[in-house]
Amino acid sequence: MRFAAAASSGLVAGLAALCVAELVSVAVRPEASPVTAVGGAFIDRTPPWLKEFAVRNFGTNDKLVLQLGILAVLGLFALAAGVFAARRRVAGSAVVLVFGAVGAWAAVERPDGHLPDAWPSVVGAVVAAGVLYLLAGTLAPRTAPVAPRDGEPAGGPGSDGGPGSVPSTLGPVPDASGPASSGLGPVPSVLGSVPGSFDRRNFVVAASAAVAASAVAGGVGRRLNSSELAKAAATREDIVLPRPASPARPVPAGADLGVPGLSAFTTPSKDFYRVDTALVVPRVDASAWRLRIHGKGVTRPLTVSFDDLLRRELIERDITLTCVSNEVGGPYVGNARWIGVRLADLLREAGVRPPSGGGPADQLVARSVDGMTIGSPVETVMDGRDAMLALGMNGEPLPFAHGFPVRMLVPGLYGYVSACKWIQDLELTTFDSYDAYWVKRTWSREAPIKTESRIDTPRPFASPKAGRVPVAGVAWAQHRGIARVEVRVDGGAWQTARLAEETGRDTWRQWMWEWPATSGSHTLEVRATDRDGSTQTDRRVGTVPNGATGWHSVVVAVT
Ligand SMILES: Nc1nc2c(c(=O)[nH]1)N[C@H]1C(S)=C(S)[C@@H](COP(=O)(O)O)O[C@H]1N2
Ligand SMILES: [Mo]
Repeated sequence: MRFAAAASSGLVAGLAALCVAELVSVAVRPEASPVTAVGGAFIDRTPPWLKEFAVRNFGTNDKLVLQLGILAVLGLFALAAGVFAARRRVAGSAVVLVFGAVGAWAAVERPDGHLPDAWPSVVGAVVAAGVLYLLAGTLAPRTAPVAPRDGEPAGGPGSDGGPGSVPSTLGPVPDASGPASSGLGPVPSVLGSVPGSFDRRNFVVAASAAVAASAVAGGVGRRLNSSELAKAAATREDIVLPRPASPARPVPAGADLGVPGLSAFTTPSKDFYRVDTALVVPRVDASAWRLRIHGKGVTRPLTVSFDDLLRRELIERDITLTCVSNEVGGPYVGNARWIGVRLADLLREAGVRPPSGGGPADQLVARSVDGMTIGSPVETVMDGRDAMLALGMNGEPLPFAHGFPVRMLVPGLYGYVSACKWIQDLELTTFDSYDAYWVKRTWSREAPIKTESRIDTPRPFASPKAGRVPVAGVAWAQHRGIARVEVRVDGGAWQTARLAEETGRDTWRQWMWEWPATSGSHTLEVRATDRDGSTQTDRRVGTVPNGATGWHSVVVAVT
């Protein structure tokens, strides 16, 4: 009984820590709350194999799994701390401070961390240590008001509950649930100290009070944090995107083949894949947002505001974005209609010349408000393609999850070397002198998107009826364009698929082939050829270090 109470006192203290930290994070920022900070530190240190494992098994839920994992570990340690504190009140309570230190360290050392980010963990831990100390006090073995005999103290041996105390089952313990124990007053016991017994009511009262106070602190913290978020949402809603000076050509009807189960040509923003290291989506106030352009070869450093960008000539383009972590047949690819400012124009205004024009910088490093760094080749950014600072996605300001207020996009390059979300700084430098975030983690410095194709329908292990079965999917080779897609069944001859109308070389292209399916189990395979004439290789390689290759195949059982 006392053991269970001791363990739960740890949980109560842990809850107090998290709730108080949530409240304090209002004064700092939501990202500084301990679970988020520890999660972020964990993400920064995740080895590539583990990241791939998480992405493969949990997909976009990987962050939820991580946070639940942290809470579970925290819970176990809290239980242990509670049991320890019941034996060693001071030392046990002090252990909690160690957790605070871990949280504080994690918050401060994140790429975008500052000293104040330590506060939520520190205050939370101090409060939790206090709560644990008080609760451990109520767990002290109860002493009966027996008249001390000849200088013997009322609290007899074992009253510290320490290693020498007698296990409760051995002694004649008055039934703690009996009427005698329900009062706070003296217990009519004939025994002196009762090892293993404690005032249950005192404990329950104190623990309940701590839980209630924590819930209030946590609830208020949550509420205030989310009203901050609501404020950011309001600034986003106020934005009216001007008509682009250079609009995209309407998506031709022929770009969408309309096959059931086939990915739409334009991916709705709510369905667009999301890949980033942010446990809390940054909510940037667009009116306070600034972007600085500086570094090697910048003769006129620039600082631009969101309104500055809105007043510039805007371009609108359909661009397909792909993640380097996308496995063959995977979901981390999407196509959207983006509105933005030509990045090359801004760079030229800042005096930047590409390496081919004699410029000293070959790497453009983008930095986000959450400390992400993404390096792109200056040559590529300035070679005439529609590299942009995007402000709009599918006719609206960028969604928060996709980089509001401004992100970078470079058609033809994987996201981790081109598509910095929540961007706030652009630095001209060299590949020799600086490695960006993922490059430090074994990914390639440069990573053009590989020619790929995917079968969307039929789904794996589908059981279509024999007869004409539409086989359809998407193929992409951004900035080169798709020239041909072929399908084959059971390793037979390649069949040329029908391609959807081309909208540009920076987008994916739908394809479809009518399969005269016969009953039985069959394997469908697809391969694409880009406009440079390269055919997608069948060589299976994993995503690290610069993108997966191989043919996507789907097994179906025709009935
Ligand atoms: N700030 C920031 N920007 C980022 C990332 C990130 O982790 N943080 N991830 C990049 C990666 S790996 C990809 S694939 C794209 C994904 O963009 P999306 O989430 O809008 O699809 O964003 C890129 N930009
Ligand atoms: Mo990515």
